[in-house]
Formats: sequence, structure tokens, C-alpha cells
Amino acid sequence: NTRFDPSSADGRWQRAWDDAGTFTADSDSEKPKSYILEMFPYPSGRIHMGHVRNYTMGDVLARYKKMRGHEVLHPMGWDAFGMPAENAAMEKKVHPGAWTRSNIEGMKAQLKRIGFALDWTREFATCDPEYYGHEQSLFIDMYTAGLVYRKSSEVNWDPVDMTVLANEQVIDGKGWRSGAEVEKRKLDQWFLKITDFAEDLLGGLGELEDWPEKVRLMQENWIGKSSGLEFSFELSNGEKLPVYTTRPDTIFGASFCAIAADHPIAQSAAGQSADAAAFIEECKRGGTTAAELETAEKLGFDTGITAKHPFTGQAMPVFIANFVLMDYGTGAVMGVPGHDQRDFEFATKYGQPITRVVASDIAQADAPMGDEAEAGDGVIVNSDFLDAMSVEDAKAEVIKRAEDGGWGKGTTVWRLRDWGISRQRYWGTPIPFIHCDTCGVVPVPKDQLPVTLPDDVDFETPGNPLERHATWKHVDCPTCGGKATRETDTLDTFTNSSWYFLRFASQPADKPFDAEEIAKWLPVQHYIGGVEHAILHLLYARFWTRALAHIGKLDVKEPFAALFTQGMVTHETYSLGDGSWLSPDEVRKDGQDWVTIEDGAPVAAGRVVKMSKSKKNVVDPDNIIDEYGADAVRWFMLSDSPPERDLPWSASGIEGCARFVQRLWRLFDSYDETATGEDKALARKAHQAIVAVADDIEALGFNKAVARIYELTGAAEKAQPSEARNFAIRAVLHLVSPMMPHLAEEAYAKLGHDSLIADAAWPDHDPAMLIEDEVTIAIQHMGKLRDTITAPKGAPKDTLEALALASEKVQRSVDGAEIRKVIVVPDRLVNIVT
Ligand code: ANZ
Ligand code: ZN
Repeated sequence: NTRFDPSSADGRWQRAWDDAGTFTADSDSEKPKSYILEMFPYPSGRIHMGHVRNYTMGDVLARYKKMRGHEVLHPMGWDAFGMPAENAAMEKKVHPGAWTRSNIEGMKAQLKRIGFALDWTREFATCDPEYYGHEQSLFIDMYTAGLVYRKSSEVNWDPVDMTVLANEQVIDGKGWRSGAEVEKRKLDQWFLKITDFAEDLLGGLGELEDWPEKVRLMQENWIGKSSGLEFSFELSNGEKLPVYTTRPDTIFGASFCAIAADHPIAQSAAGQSADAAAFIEECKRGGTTAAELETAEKLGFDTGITAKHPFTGQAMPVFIANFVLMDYGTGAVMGVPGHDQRDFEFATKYGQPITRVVASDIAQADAPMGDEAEAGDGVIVNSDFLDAMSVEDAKAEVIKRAEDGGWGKGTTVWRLRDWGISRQRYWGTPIPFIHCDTCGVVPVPKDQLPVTLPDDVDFETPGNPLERHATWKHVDCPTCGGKATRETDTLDTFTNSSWYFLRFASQPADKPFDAEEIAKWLPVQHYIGGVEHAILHLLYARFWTRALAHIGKLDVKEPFAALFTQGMVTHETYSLGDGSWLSPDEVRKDGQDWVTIEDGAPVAAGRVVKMSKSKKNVVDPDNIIDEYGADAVRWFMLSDSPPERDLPWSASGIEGCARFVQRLWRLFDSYDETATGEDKALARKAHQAIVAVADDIEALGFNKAVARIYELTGAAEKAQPSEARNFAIRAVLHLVSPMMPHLAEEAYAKLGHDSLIADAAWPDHDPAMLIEDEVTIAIQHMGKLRDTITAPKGAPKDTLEALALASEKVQRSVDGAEIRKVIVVPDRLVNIVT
């Protein structure tokens, strides 16, 4: 038949792979191993185009590596705990577990329809008691090793929903769901000591050469190592004020001090002055993130206290200021308005002196200041004994004098904080601890793991269902046997995704993983996912791997050797005049304009943005597969845009892909076993493509690989039957098989194979065929290009001249004029002068 029919072929080959266990990874295989991993999905309901793009890239790599003789681990599972399931429970009155399970079932069926080469035997969901039980056991091990601790810390408390909110859930100071004014509360919370690994996590970034520079930089900034001087000012009230500065070299430019609103000195000022108290309240209403403070208007309150400059003895005012954070450094700064922009804005507003103490050269020492701080490097000026020093030398000198004088010392400060993992939620891993009045906090004995979630919970009443469950939390203390209560906090879901890649590689029943088996697969060779996980998920996963290695469970440090962050799938947006969104299948084009399909009302086509439910600009993969088959969608995902860039979805694009599927089918159909004869140019193209497509795939340049396959296909289509043409067709078939596996299997079978092309090897090439022995010669008349010809490499001058003069285009151009001279540059060009 002349048409490839995905509706029958796709399912048939998917079943064939399943039945043969084609993609089941064997940890004991002697072959070289490749672990290819895409970030596992949250089972929110349906697979979207972003997933399809992400998993198609990983799939091509996995299939390709298998063709190169590797034992490939390409697993899939579900990041199944989290808030949306509880929201669904509250809104739709379904159990979070039931909601999650049914989403998983639906999404798994969707993934299967796309024909991904996944090892489904290793599938798990993080809400499986088996998985989270092992997680509890690892957590207890970390506790025993001193990497887990409890401390009282401030949380956002929603008094109506009676729950702790994440920062993102607080919108304009109100709970995102209840709309109630959020309160700050102190609660005992669990923490993981990620800060113990700060230096190591930072140092490790340097070795991650196959990670995007941008991601490494984001992690570096998040860890935020800075070094400087911590020193104390003597205050007029007899107290001491420790401050932290990264620029001790600018100390002579200090003209005021500033302290955070929740600094103890600010608190005591509030006790004495209603104005101070009111100002502190005002500060708390503003945002508290570093980014918000950076941009907000700088506000201050003069406490009336002064600080004595350690060198000049000058008295400087101490302000409470909204741009100083309590939990960084010491919560207090020396203000150097000449060289720090925040201080500059503040000093300008509150009339504090602004002095230059770093200048581009000494002659500039007394030039007037501009309208912003001068953050650049230079030479120290207006600074007594520091004058004429470099910034570096001045820093060292001030630190030395502070240390010698006993009023300060050089220190390193980190932005990274310990990881607060307590969530007052139901749908997460229960923290496996018991509180006993006599024995304190006691880990659940390992033989009692997993601590499973109770099923019979209600979401009618606000608050944590585990907390108010009638029986669940009441247990006997494992140590003294007395009455005790379970911890009702659950673990942050980032914990679940911090070690899932280990469990994929090794999943014994009696322990979380086997170190030897892990060593066979880790590190992940290619990790592919969204850049939105550039900081937290990747940092936490790197931390868990190190922490587990630290406590002797593993011998791996970096879990992901190479990271790739793919671009988004985007689509035009459509809206009605009233601002409501329309989905692409509710609109059609009418001439140049868009109208609604329903009643022809005018529609405004808007920006091309990431597909999202909120803007309705989504295209459902299932509908597309129904219409065009899996291979066309996969091909679309790889074509056109480089994988790191956004990919605009288009109807014409997917139609073009579907046409190409049929073009390939006709090409494969034209394979002529009886053909004889040579076609050196085509053979050479095929050999070159075998090498180039492999290189492209290894470099994740999928769009380039696609372009080369188009090119070889075009050349094979045009060629006359020959052995070389058959070779080229077989090459196309193999090269395209990781991308269009269903079509490839169907054609492979048709060509008489009774094995799967998924098990076939990548085609061999002949290195001799990669070398061009023909060259393209430009033919000019009076310096203007008229024609190009191919000639054997190194052809003599008179041969080239004869070929050039024989060209019809040249003859037309010369048009009988007298030829005065013919200039020949061997292998390059012929120029005819008349
Ligand atoms: C004087 C100075 C002069 C500063 C200058 C900077 C430039 P990084 O580099 O991010 O570590 N700072 C210290 N603690 C702070 C806090 N709790 N809240 C807000 N700002 C704080 O930043 C360190 C610098 O940020 C410190 O160095 C301090 O200002 C300020 F030309 O001291 B600097
Ligand atoms: Zn006890």
C-alpha cells in the first residue's frame, strides 16, 4: 500500500516492543551503560506538548544509544505528592490518592501512544508507600548522621485555612485561597543541613562542564558565597552593633549605619517610640524577598542612636531601614553611599553625606559624584592610610587592622539557608518520628516503616488532616512504651524528587537502592528538563546525592553528568474583546482575520506565548496523534527550532510533518532489491549523513539531524535505482528510526526483516566515502557568477576551461563576444574575460 497508516501501525509496534521487553534495562549487562532521564512529570491530569517535546528528545537519545550498542536505562515515573491533589480533594471531593492514581493511569496511556522507549518495569509513583517508606528510612539515616534537626522558625500562617503557606501562596499579604490576612507564626519545623555542603555544592559546579553556563551561574548565586569583614561599631547607648561588609576597603566612605526592621536594636527602639513601632510595621507590609527589597523605595527611621567610626571616631546615625534583611550577615550594615546603590538612594533621600573613596584614578578623588553609586574597581582615595591602595590590598589591610585591634574579623557569608522541609499537609511523605513526653523526639523503628498515610481523611475542615485524624497520630513510644504522638508534618515534595533517579537505577525490595547497582548506571548521562528547575530541584538532588554518599550509602557525588534545558512549546493566543481567552479549536481564519467558529465574532490574535491552560492556547497531544499519528508529532517536536529555544506550534507545521511521514513511506516503498549500478555522489551523501546525524544527536542538535535527513531523503528520491540508492534508503530508514520509530518498524518489516529496528545497530560508514573527491567550480563571465559545475578534484586547468566554455549559461552570457582571456583557479573558479 502507498500510505502509512499510523492508526493501525502505531499500536501494533508499541505492543511488539512491550511484548519483547525491548526497552527493559539490564543492570547486569556487560555493554557500556547509558542512563537517559527526563524530569518525571507531576500527574496533574494530562500530558501536554511541553512533556511531549521533553520526552521526545530523551527518547531519540535513548534509542540512538541503544543502536550504538549501549545498555540503556530510560525510565519513567510520577512525582505524585503535592498540593494540587489536595486542592482537587477540596474542590471536587475526591481523595487525593484516587485523583492522583487516575491521572497517572490516563497520562501513562498518553505516553504509551507516543511510543516512547521507556522501561516501564521500573515505573513507580512517589506516593507508593514502598517508595516513600524507603525515603523515610533514608531520612532517619540522615537524622542519625546529624543532617536533620528541628528548630523554631517563622512561617506564613493562614488563619482561615489553618495552614502554613509557601511564600508563593501569599499574594499581597493575603492567603491565595482564603484571602485572609496572613500572619507570621513561630512553629517547630524540620530542617536538612544543606549548608554543611555549601562549599562542596559550589565547588562541584566547576566540574559540570556539560551543564548550561546559565544554570551553573544561577546555582552559584543561590549558594551565594561572599567574603568580607564582620566588625562591631560601638554605639552611643553602650551596646555594640556587629555589621557585615564585603567592601571593608570603603570603610572611610561610611556615613551611617542601617539595621533590619526585626533587628533586636530596632525592636527595643519600637518599645520606646510609637513612631519607630509604626515604621517597623510599615516595613513588614512590604515584600521581604531580596529582589523586592532591591527595587522598593528605600525607607528609614532614625533611631537617635549613633555609631562610632572605628578609624575616624566620627558619630554616624543608626537608621532602621527597609532594605536590610535580618537573616543575612548580621542584619546590619555600614552605609557607604558613594559605592553602593541602595545606600546612595537612601543617603540622597535622608541627606547623609556621600563621599567617594574609590576612584578610577587619584586625580579623580575630588571630582563631584554623579547621580548614582560607583560600584566599579579603582584606587582608594580620601581614606587616610588606605589612600592609593588597590581595592584588594585595602580590603586585606582593613581586615588585618580589625583583627589586630580585636574589633572584627575576616569571614565568609553564605546566602544558602538550611532547607526547611516541614509541610503541614496531608499528601506527602509522613516524617517518620514520634514525640514522647519522656523520651523526646524518637525515630520510628525501621521495621515499622513505612509510616503510611491514613486513607480515611476529610478535607471539609480546614487545617492538616493528619493533625485532626481521630487515631492516626496516637501511638505508643517505641522507646518507653508510653503514650506518644506521631509527627504530623510531611516532607516537602522536593524531597521526593531528590533521589528518584537512584530508585530508578536500583530498586531492591528491602532497601532504598543498592550502591553497586547504582554505580553501574550513575551519573545520569543526559538529564533533560525545564529551566524552571534550574535552582531548587537540581540543588536538592545534588545535595541528597552528596549527603547519601557522605553517610556511606553511595559512591557518587554528582548525579547528573550533563544537563539540558529545553525550550517551551508556544502558541498564538486568541481573545474576545471582553478579555476572555479562546482555544485554538474555537477559532478559524477568515481571510486575514480570526473569527469564532461558533458565530463568526471577531477574535484578536495575540502574542505567541508558552502553551498554558490559563491562556487556553493549548493543543492537546491526543487530538494531534488521532489525526496525524505519533511519528508526525515526534518529528514536529524535533524539527525547525533548536531544542533549547521555544518551538511555536503550528497547524501547517504538523501537516508538513505528516506529509513527510508519507514521503518517507513512498521512498521506502521504492526500494528495489534488484537494482544494480553505482551512484557515487549519492553513496557519499549517505555515508556523510550517517556520521553527521550521529554527531548531531550526540550534541542534542536534533533540528540539525532532521535537516540532514530531509536532505538525504530528497537526494534519494531524485536518484535513479542503483545499489547506492538502496544503501541511501536503508541509511535514511535507520537514521530516522529514533525519531519516527513506528514508521521505521513498519518499513523495516516490509523490507523483509523479522527483527525489530529498535534492536538494530546504527549503520556503519566507510571513512573513505567521507572525503569529497569532487569540487564545485564557480564559472564567471567578467567577474559575474553565471554557472557552477562539478569537476573531479585537482582537474587540470585546460579541462576546467573546456568545461566552462561548454556551459550553456556561459555561452548565452558571452553571446559571441571575443574571448580575450580565461582565468582558472584550480578547484575554485573559472573567469572568462571578453
Ligand atoms: C559596605 C559596602 C560598600 C557594601 C559598598 C557593598 C558595597 P553580598 O555581596 O550580596 O554578600 N549587606 C550586608 N548585610 C546585609 C543585609 N543583612 N541586608 C542588606 N544588605 C546587606 O552583599 C554584601 C553587602 O550587602 C555588604 O557589603 C553590605 O553592604 C550589604 F561599596 O557594606 B556592603
Ligand atoms: Zn518514650
